[in-house]
Amino acid sequence: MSRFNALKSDSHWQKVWDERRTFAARDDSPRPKSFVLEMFPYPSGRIHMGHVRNYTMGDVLARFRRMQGMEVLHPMGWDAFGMPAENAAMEKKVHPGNWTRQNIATMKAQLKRLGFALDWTRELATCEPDYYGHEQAIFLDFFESGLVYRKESAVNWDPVDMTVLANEQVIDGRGWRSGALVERKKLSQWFLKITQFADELLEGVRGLEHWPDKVKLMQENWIGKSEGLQFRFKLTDGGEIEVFTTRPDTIFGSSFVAIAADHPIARRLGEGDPEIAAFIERCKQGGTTAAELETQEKLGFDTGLHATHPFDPAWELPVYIANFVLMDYGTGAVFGVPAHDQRDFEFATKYALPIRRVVSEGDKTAPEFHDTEAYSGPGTLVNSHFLDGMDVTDAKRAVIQRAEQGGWGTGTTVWRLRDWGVSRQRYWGTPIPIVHCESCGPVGVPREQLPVVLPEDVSFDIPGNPLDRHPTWKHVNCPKCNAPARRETDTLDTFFDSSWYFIRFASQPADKPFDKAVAEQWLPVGQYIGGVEHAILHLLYARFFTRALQHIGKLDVAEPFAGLFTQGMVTHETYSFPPVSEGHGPTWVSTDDIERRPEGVFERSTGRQVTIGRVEKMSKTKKNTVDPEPIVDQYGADAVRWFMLSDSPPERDLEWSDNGIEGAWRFVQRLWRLFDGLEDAQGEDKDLDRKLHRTIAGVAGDIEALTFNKAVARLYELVNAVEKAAPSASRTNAIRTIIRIVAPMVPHIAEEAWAAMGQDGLIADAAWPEVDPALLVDDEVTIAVQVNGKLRDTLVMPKGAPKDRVEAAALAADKIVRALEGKPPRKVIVVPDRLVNIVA
Ligand code: ANZ
Ligand code: ZN
Repeated sequence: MSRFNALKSDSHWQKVWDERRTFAARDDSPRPKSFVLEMFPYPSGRIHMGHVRNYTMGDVLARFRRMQGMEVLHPMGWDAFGMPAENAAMEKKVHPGNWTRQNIATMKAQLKRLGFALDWTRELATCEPDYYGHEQAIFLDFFESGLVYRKESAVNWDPVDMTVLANEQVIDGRGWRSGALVERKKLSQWFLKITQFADELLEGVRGLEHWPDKVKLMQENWIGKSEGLQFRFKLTDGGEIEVFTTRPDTIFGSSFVAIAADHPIARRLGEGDPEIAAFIERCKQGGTTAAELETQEKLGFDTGLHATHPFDPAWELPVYIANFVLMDYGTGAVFGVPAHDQRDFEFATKYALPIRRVVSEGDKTAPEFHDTEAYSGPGTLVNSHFLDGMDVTDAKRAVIQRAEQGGWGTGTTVWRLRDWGVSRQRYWGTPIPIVHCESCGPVGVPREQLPVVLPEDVSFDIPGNPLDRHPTWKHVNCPKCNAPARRETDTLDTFFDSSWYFIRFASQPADKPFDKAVAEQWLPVGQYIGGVEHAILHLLYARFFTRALQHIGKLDVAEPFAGLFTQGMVTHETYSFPPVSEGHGPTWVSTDDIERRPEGVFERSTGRQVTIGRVEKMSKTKKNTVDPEPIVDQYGADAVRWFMLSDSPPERDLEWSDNGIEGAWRFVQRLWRLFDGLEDAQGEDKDLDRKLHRTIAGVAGDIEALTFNKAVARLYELVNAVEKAAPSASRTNAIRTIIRIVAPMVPHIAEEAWAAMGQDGLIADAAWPEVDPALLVDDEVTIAVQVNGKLRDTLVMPKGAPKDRVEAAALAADKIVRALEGKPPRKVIVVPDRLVNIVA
């Protein structure tokens, strides 16, 4: 008997698929179309196990759909712009382009070794002009349609390096290279009007039936529609402050008014008062991320101004400038209710402002508030005059009604969603195709001059944007008036690149971003698979892009991804030495340097014993990664793929283990023994026929539902049964059919067996086995066995079994023998196919 030589088989079939372009999708195919897509990788260097898991899942579905007779588009490309390439350029003195292209070559070769059914003819990399040039054309389309505009906006500014920092370059409020305290600085930047689509994006996501609920909820929360009240406080000095609230019901619990540091009133006060000016400056410190704003210490400055309570002219509230109020949300001013808002609570505690309860919590109704955090839940209004006794919803309505009647406020809808700032002051990104002219303003680069190509001769020796200090690149003439002008040196957020790559996969003409009719044949993507880390921004931007393209008439698709699946992570044990001293973390030991001995686990290079830590997501910091490549070398692609599918439900984490991969390898060898031992035999084995057809149907359903681990379990069972069965025509047929059932998961061994069987063509082009519905019908029944009316056991019997056989089986069952304690039964009643009742 021969052993399955995975390495030889892998490379042979991979070469065949490549040469025959087996997986190239045909736009003009008469078959029904199916678009299966996994999130394209960032070319960071090497493929990791997370990629392997993600792409294996998509691959099984893609291969299965082919077998079902569909024309499948299953493409791959590279999300190739971004910061890491620039960091590599600064650290290793390699050009970002060389670094990126080298990584792509490495990772592509690695992906090929896993035998994925990918259409490499449509490969794209976002860093190449033949991709980003078309992206620039789309930017101009949006620009001309008014979906793009310029606005001053805050960036992280490193005052020592004199450069803008990306959020991830701000660490604990300081620049990553200079260590200087980061400031918020205003720069004129490009924005996309995603807020114009807020309603559509919200309605749209609710209608996506094949998306996980948790992702839909994350999208909804990010869009964040809230109903509220906008109203004016009168100031005692004659002025006014307009505030926005989603909790008008809490108006009688307010104890201060707070405005943003860049609110016009704050700015005006700052002009005449150096102390206020200094405070405003101080508020500008710290990063711009939402998380930082949330956790920052709450700071306030009492302006000395007073606001009058709308329901009580004698009630005055102090007006503060506060760092937790944002200028670009609502009106940039709020009234603070410490008992029912956590930020207000922290603020009031710090500045000794009153805290009054106005919404009851359980039986707590007194105005005194002694809890350690604010209560924002439901309840009945208390200590609130005309609102007392109402629930929160009714009270909101009542206050909005009074405000509207009194003419001092209006009910409004606000969105948490902000317009999308796409400007990045970086080199390795798509150049924004705009020229700034003194007299004409921003002018789009004429289309015949696209792509605006990144200059190659740039240096990364000093901080800042290399495009900005390039000696010639930005000096151009105005496309309109021909006067000397300046090229835009900002590049696009890389999320812009990934917002339309799936459309370019579907159609890639040379002269335009995509062909509308061709793209519409493939879109929407039937199944999109990726990490939950992209559940908000990437998906939202891609959804917005699709709607924006629809809005300007370029593509008639509303939602880009009909089905979405977010897979779990690949995890592994961690190994470490205990911390050297207090205050230090443990020293992590690399998985590659681990040796298991009966007496424990040791670091191979030093022989020191290590501590086995928790199972965690594979990461470079914890050094618990396992490089897929040597694993593929050792076990072959099929075993790796099988393991990736087998152990856990796909949405859960999968723990990588040596035992697991070895088990997968043994199963592949078992399959080979079956395939290799194929013989002509006679006779029928009805049970095996039934088991086979149930498995065909079951596995099809599992792949459809992406519950691959269940499919694997079914196949284990079937293979066990076949191994045990005596030779028969049924058994031979089962083995031949198994080749096709496992083909989407372990395609190399399946091709090998298919060829050995003398079949024409590739199994990649074969049809999924047909199910005989007659063999799916259950003809076993479960019969309950009672002793004196009490359920004691169940029997599985063939349907319609004669009464005496059922009775004999019942009386022979262990549990029944025990229940009867050796005494003969007085009477046995058998209800066919259902019940045996024994009277003792
Ligand atoms: C009074 C109040 C009482 C509030 C209460 C909340 C709880 P969402 O739901 O996220 O839309 N707010 C309004 N504008 C703000 C700004 N520019 N910067 C910081 N905070 C702002 O949040 C709306 C609530 O956030 C508003 O409702 C307001 O505080 C605050 F028990 O008003 B509320
Ligand atoms: Zn001009």
